[in-house]
Amino acid sequence: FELESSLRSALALQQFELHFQPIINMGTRKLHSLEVLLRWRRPNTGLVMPDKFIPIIEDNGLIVPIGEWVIRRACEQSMEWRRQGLRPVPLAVNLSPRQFMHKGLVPSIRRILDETGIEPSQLEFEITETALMQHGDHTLDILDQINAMGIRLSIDDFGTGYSSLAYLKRFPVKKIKIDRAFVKDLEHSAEDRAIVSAIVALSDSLQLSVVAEGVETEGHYYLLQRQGCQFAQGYLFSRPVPAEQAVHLLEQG
Ligand code: G
Ligand code: G
Ligand code: G
Ligand code: MN
Ligand code: NA
Repeated sequence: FELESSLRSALALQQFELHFQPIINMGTRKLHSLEVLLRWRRPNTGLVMPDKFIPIIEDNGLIVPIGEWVIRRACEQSMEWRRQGLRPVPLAVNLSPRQFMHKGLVPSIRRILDETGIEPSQLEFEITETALMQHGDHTLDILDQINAMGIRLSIDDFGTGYSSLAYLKRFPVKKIKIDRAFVKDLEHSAEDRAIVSAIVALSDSLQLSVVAEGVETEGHYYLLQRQGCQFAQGYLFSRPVPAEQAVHLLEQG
């Protein structure tokens, strides 16, 4: 394929960039952290979104070096912002299943922490339920190692995958991100309200933080807050933005 061969050289040609989307504390309406989202600036095409290329690079293994670049670049960016005197907020990086299972992951994270000097508490990883459920005990081992480094872990797209509550309890996970599928129709769907309410209750009883994704309206915000959801992410606050614009989010607090 043409797309695949372009992707093979994209890293060396420095065509990838990171965008950032705020996660807001629902109590204070202030910035809590930023999710890191990869974009591919493809010549003659423009900005390519991850759903167009992540599945390809997951398939062909390029996710491993590209994913490592994302982690490194996010850590470097965090340190640059810190040197500029901006308020430090954690950056949450997505890990896809193949990346998560690669045996080089933990050593590469260690190296990146060492080389960039980032505080582990300033880095988080988001992993989907599906990725977590695929590999049994090995999964727990990797999660424990990442957790032992002081990096927080969250479960992304919660509620859409195959999940086991027993595992949820065993995993050293600190945060659940409610998939935006359950938020979208919150104002009109009693069923979705019940699901969200159950996820919030589950999170509370397991002492996990809970983030709602896809918060687009004040109605969403109101209902989520009433249900005790702590954090929110979505177009109501900001779309994912390039680093230059993320600086303004950090300046505003
Ligand atoms: O950026 P956007 O909102 O379009 O993201 C679409 C999907 O791509 C999300 O599921 C997100 O988790 C995934 N994604 C975005 N950036 C990265 C990345 O750096 N690494 C991995 N593995 N997935 C990413
Ligand atoms: O990692 P995850 O699958 O959660 O990736 C986040 C994705 O959700 C990105 O593609 C991001 O652009 C998208 N997104 C973030 N906020 C909103 C929102 O409010 N509405 C919708 N429809 N998508 C959103
Ligand atoms: O839309 P405006 O330019 O005012 O947004 C400025 C900042 O406030 C952006 O960082 C945006 O993410 C954030 N923001 C957007 N909507 C709201 C809101 O309803 N309340 C608060 N507190 N911040 C918001
Ligand atoms: Mn995510
Ligand atoms: Na998600």
